[in-house]
Amino acid sequence: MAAKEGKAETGDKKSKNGADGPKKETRLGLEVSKSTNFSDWYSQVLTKGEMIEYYDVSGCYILRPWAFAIWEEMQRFLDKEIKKTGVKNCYFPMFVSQSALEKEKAHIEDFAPEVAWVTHSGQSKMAEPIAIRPTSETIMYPAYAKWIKSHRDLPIKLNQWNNVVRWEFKHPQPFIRNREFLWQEGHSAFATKAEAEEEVLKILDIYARVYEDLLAIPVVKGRKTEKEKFAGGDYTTTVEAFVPDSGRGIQGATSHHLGQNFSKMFDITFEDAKTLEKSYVYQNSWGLSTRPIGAMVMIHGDEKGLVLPPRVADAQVVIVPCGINAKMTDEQKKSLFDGCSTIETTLQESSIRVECDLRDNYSPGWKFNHWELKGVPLRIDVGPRDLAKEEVVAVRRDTGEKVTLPLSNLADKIKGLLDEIHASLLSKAKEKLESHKKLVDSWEEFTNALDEKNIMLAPFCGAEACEDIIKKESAQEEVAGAKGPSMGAKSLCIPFEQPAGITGKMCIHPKCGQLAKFYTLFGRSY
Ligand code: 86X
Repeated sequence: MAAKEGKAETGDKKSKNGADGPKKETRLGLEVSKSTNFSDWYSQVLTKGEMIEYYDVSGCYILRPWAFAIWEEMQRFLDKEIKKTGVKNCYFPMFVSQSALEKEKAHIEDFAPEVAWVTHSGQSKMAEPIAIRPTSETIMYPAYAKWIKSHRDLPIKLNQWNNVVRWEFKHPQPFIRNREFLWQEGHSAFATKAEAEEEVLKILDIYARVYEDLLAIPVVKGRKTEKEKFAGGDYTTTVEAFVPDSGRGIQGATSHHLGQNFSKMFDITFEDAKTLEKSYVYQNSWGLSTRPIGAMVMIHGDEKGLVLPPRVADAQVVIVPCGINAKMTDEQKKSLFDGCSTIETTLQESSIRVECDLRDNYSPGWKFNHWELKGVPLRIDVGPRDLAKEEVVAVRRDTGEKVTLPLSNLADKIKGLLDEIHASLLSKAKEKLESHKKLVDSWEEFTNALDEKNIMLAPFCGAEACEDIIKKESAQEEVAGAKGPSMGAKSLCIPFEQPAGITGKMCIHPKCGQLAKFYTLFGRSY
């Protein structure tokens, strides 16, 4: 079966099966199982589903139209929502001078190995090497210092949709860990801390809605611990998702309150309205990348391939003409195809994104597999007998369920079905998240739960040094269990929604000896 794979993948339409007959069935499906070989499954689902193509620079991937369309839907939503909060879009250069980059010295040091530098033009060495942006604080804030003079210049709320480069050395994975990736980065400056803090949460809410309302992925909102926060800021808020098949948490997006740290570094000041004194602005920064696309694939995909949540799918519906046989006349075939096209137009007029697969060199069975692999949420099968009865059969990608729908008010019915699919994907993912989120009170429970691919809500003192130990020792536990070296648990976040009963509890790590301050979500993570 796998031997024919190469041919099928190229979509070779000039088959030798004859001019009239449909192309002979070829195997284009997945060769590995999600449950037994998750990482190969992920890679196959992305390439065979035509989301990405691998590239000869490690950590960089080609985003094919099927994936880029998902990003565009996310952009469309996010761009609209952030503009509602008064944010404006802009564009800053992708290059940073060494001197500007080093203004951020303190925490740049942690990141320094990841910065990519341009050192040559052609064969000649440049006088000053220039860095490619890993993020734009050092590029934008010198301009903020120029633009902000008085309280009347505030707030400034800017966003850019751009690419950034971080030359990471950890194992790269498409969407999850890229050396170049697309994102938006928002940077705002306010006169008061209160205004800034309000924005931090407003943006985090929008990020949560990208996950839940578009991608059908439930998230846990919370604050990062001291160890995991952005070192340049006062605190970091985050949305965290869970990938059941790997048992790992995944940071979804972050919204930071920077306090006055950067305004002091870059001298971003204004004259206070009342006191007429020079004050440092309060800043936020926040970002969401293409990473959630990877989470979406991992969470919803199944043994047959991608399962796209309807609100981001490039094609929400695919129409496949069925029941064509050798005895059919050209007129009969034409009327079937016309029937399909009419349905396509009807759905398009109701703003449903629809693909009509009238290719006659592929059989219906081949098309079913193809669109299943690509994860189209709904398939509409249209045969001559269906048309005669003025109905069609709709097949759900997520459940395989078939429903017969009358042609009258088809668009409304389809919209209802697409909403049902969204709700059902979200509720299944929620069930998985909730059943794998274990409330633990002892170190033994903690490590046992970790080994069973769960994430743990544990009482925690909050100290960075203690978190280092938790990570180290939870990794060692598994070596002892003879499973080979394995990743330790990191903190994912301190959930805003806290379980009751923290008062008087001790920190989860037995040697810590401190009182716990809050429940913290721990787990292996991407
Ligand atoms: C931290 C902070 C922040 C704006 C966001 O998380 C959202 C959007 N920026 C980014 N960060 C760095 O500052 C950083 C700096 C360098 Cl030099 C680097 F190579 C990698 C980095 N990664 C993250």
